[in-house]
Amino acid sequence: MSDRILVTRSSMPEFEEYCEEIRPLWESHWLTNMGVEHKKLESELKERLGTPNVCLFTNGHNALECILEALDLRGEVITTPFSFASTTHAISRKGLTPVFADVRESDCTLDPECIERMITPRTCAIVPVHVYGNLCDVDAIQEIADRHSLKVIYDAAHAFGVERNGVSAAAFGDASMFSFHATKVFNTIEGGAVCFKDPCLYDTLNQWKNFGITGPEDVEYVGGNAKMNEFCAAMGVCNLRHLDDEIAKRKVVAERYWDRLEGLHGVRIFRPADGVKANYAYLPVIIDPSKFGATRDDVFDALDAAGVGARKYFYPLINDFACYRSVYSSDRTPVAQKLASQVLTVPMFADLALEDVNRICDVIAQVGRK
Ligand code: T4K
Repeated sequence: MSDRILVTRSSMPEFEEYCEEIRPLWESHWLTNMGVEHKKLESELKERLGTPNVCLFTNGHNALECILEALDLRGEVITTPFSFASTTHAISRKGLTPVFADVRESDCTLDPECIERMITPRTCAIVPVHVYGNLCDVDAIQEIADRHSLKVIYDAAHAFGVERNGVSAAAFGDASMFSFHATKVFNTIEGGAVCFKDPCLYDTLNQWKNFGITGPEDVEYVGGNAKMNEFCAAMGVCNLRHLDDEIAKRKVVAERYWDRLEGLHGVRIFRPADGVKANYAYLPVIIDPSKFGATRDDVFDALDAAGVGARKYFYPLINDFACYRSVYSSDRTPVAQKLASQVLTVPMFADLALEDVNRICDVIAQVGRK
């Protein structure tokens, strides 16, 4: 391979399309603080996600922090260690105590039975992650939350565009956070959003993301600054026009990977569950060394040598991070521990050539044969 292939590559509109979208910003000199592009993107996202309540943010992480703040939570929050640092950091940075529950081997999402075991009188919420775009068992989680009067805030950073039986991922729980980072299926360069059930939260979220300002001369909260600027919103408006095409192209890439990898002994991939419209955000591969004859790290190294930048999303587990391990241990989440040692996310993006997918799969197969 001539050029190195990285785990993903940002999708972008045509340059002229973006220029056309931002031209009025030059004329108006209005660049941020909830301008026209911000309003336009918010309303188009409501339509696209079929949800009445959407609030935009600078990034997914700030969106998650703001919704935790706006819900005025106190105490323990049950979450998954099998995620990006952001999920647990948001909980901790808001003064809440993360409590790790184990995940399901089948799709890496939180195991409802493990959630139930971790509930104490101090538990106030559950923050599950639709990791890789794999939808959590939303019905079981909601049933547990209702029984124990807990809030459910989904980290749906990976799940934009995912639907179950025609219902968007944005519809589950009390709220869902989406990331619109450059590496996501839908990007605004940097950006994120919260979709939520209670319409009263809209004003509160807008206030939290704007220094806690509640009126011309009133500041009621110690808020931060998490407003999406007009250039990012304009990128979102453009990219949203091409979302269906983006997902369709990713599906072709995913299907080629599945065709090539599914037959390999000791290699497991995730197929979308019944009734789920997937977004093909990531292509995680689980390598069982006892059957495959080589480890995940062997495959990582071989791909690296062949010019392919796969990534170990999500290794190490969050409960093994230096900033958490004095309090937590991944030994208490053994399924997540095993998955983290076996997972490799291989390149996945809309314009990835099928010929490159074939070559990546050839490298993987060769490692197993050695
Ligand atoms: N919750 C979950 C479950 C998440 O996965 C994330 C973010 C969040 C919350 C927080 O959402 P944000 O606050 O980020 O909106 C990347 C992303 O920065 C991060 O957004 C993402 N998850 C995480 C899984 O991946 P890195 O450090 O691995 O990114 P980096 O810079 O190594 O980029 C990965 C590849 O993407 C590069 O090899 C090439 C490609 N790339 C990257 C950039 C920056 C592009 O093609 N264009 C680009 O502009 O974290």
